[in-house]
Amino acid sequence: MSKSSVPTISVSDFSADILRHLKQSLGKDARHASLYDWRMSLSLALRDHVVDPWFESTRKTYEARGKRVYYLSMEFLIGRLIEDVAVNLGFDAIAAQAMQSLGQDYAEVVANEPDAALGNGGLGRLAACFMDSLSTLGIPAYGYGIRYEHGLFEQHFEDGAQMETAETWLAQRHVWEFERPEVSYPIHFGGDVVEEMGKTIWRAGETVMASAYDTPVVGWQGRWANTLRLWAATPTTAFDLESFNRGDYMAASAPEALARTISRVLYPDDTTDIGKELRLKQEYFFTSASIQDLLRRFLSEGGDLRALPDHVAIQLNDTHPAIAGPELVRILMDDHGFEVAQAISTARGCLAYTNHTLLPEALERWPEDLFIRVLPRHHRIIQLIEAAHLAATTSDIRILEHGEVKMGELAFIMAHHVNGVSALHSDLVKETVFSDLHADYPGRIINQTNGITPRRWLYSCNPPLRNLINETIGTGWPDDLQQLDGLSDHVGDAGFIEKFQVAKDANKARLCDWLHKRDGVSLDPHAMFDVQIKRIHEYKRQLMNLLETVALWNEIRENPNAGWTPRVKIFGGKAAPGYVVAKEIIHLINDAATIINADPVTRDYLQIVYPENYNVSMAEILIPATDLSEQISTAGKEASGTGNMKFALNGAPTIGTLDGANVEIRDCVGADNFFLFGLTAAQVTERRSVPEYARRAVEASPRLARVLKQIESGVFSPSDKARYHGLVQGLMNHDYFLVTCDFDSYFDTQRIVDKAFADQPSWTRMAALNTARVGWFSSDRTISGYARDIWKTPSLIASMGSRKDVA
Ligand code: HBZ
Repeated sequence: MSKSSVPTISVSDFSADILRHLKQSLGKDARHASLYDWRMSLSLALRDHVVDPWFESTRKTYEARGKRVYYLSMEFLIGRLIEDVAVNLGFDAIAAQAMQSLGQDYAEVVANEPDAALGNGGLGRLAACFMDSLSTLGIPAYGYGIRYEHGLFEQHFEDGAQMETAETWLAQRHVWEFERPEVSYPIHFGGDVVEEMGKTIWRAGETVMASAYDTPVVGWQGRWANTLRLWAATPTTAFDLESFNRGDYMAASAPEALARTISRVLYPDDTTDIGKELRLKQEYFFTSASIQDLLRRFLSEGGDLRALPDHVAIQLNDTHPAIAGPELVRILMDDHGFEVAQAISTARGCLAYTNHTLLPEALERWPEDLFIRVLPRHHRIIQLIEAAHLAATTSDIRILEHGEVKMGELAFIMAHHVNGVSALHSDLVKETVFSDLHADYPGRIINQTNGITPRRWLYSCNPPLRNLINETIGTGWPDDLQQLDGLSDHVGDAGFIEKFQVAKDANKARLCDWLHKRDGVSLDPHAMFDVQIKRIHEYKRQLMNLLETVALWNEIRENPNAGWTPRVKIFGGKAAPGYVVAKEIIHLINDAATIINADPVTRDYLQIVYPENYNVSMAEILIPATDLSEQISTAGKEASGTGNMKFALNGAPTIGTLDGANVEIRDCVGADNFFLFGLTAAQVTERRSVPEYARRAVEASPRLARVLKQIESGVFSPSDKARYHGLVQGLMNHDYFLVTCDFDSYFDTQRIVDKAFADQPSWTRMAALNTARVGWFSSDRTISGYARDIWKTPSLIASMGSRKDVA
């Protein structure tokens, strides 16, 4: 392992650094400093130590003249950074001691940082884990995205219903970024395309500027640091003085207002197609800025554009940046005189596309007339790309069809590789959405199963387990996670199992404290903590979890002395503001919680909690405290899941379907350590062709029928008895996600879980085996796979080649 390039530091020197920043950067003395001031000073003191490795990595990258990775993503769901940076620099203990010596509570200071929530869910969080792994592996890379002024909305409940308010992470100074006023590019929209003297010219209608903000992303032990470059939209001319002088103050600031709209807010939709002009502009805005930026870098090093694919690997995180293909072709043709065919093949040599969902409603399509209005030159280029594709294959697949521009097809055709995010998902990509294109371009679709960074999702969020692992197998695992295998030798040791249990109990106690402080809620720490946290979506089937909860409630009431295993059902997650059914499901969970939690008969055995405003920081508290992980999507619908990996790594066995990466998790942990239920993807497809399958399933299950009747008749909504009529009727009549068909199997499996949990040592052994056997799900392994199979980029950290999981 290569040595850290970060100098070690004493607690007293680091404390002095913090005090210096308090005085020089914040203008405060220790007596008058607020929590905010302490947080800023700590952050700045840490940041000072990131800069050297960052410069050093940049220097090595320029020297190597090798290939760089560009990860283009609409979303980076980063979360807090203080602890992340401290841990990666190896400064976590020092930072905590320094704050203590200054009379401050480190945990409180860390928790004062707002969550950077520039993403909705899995896709955005994956991008953040990938940035961490790219730096840890020493692969030269830039993340490119949008510096949204407002991240994902904040959620609160009013009488159980979700309400949304704007998130304001930039209201306070964001110390991790460096503004780069000298790095900015014009982004054009609209206008028309004309031919002049044999040349095609795009005369744009409006222009905004994209300005760069850089955040260093430091990897494990400070060996390498890459850059996350986020673009903010600014006007070309800040202020129209002529209008102002005429007294037209509105018109004077119009250009500014227009530009700022583009990077104003993250679209809060997850897995649905939005189809709004502003969204298309956002996509083109950050993609064009990123392409211009990487070309400028390449050309400034004297590169020959024909060799671009040897130096540039652009990864498209879903179709949101799919306009990168036509944009690159446009620049190569219009600015550098490339022929069409050469421009297309050069662009394709640089581009690869990751698909994250098969849900048809998520596959982006733009109305062609809107597209022509916003990007007229790109529309023509897409016609050329389509023609080249049709000429080169026997395909009848088009990009432009039925008055729409199909971004999935565009991304596929312009990419040298297309990947799915789990083994099952990649197979389904070949068999379903892209079956025809798969036939046209055999070998193009490959798999790269997702992963998670163990630095954030074990080392930093779970100190008790981290310490136990260190003392059991040593400290080499955070960047070589397969070493966790070594824990398997200890699961037969009662002493080790007891310590594992002590660690879990400590995490559960931390969650209880946190929840009590935040929401005034008390939990029984000995109960099973059964957790489902993720975006609310019908296919993820939070509703099935709730129906099972109600069925269990009924059964406990009928037979309160049957020796029930106490459970706390914990839900967390946001619904897209416009997703009516998802919001009804949230409301129902909260309504059911009100009734069930107040029942004296069942109170000792069953409780429902739904903390508001689930985010990355909440996940960091919930996951280590979880006993049972709920991964219960309709088979074939969850592309991979990454929460499932986080729970298993932190010692929570899964109850789940054979969907996404659950399949591979089960293969790793062993069937005995995974609670499987439900239809398979093939059975799901088959069942959908059975007439009235939902009605039949309900008729065959008196337990389910009773629960549905209770909900429909208003047992949980006494003040508005008809509230859930539509939800229940929807289930009886279409139940597209087969909640009714999987219900019995789910209920029965939960009773097996009850029994298993009652035998604590055996349960804990199962939990420990989960931790021991999921080392493969490190995002270092995933990124090594991308680097080997797609990007062909080596690590620039010399000794990395000897590592087992590195290509
Ligand atoms: O990407 C998720 C998948 O649902 C999840 O299974 C997977 O683990 C994760 C990472 O690969 N997808 C998303 O988070 N979001 C989208 O797929 C998406 C699609 C269209 C949009 C916005 C988001 O307009």
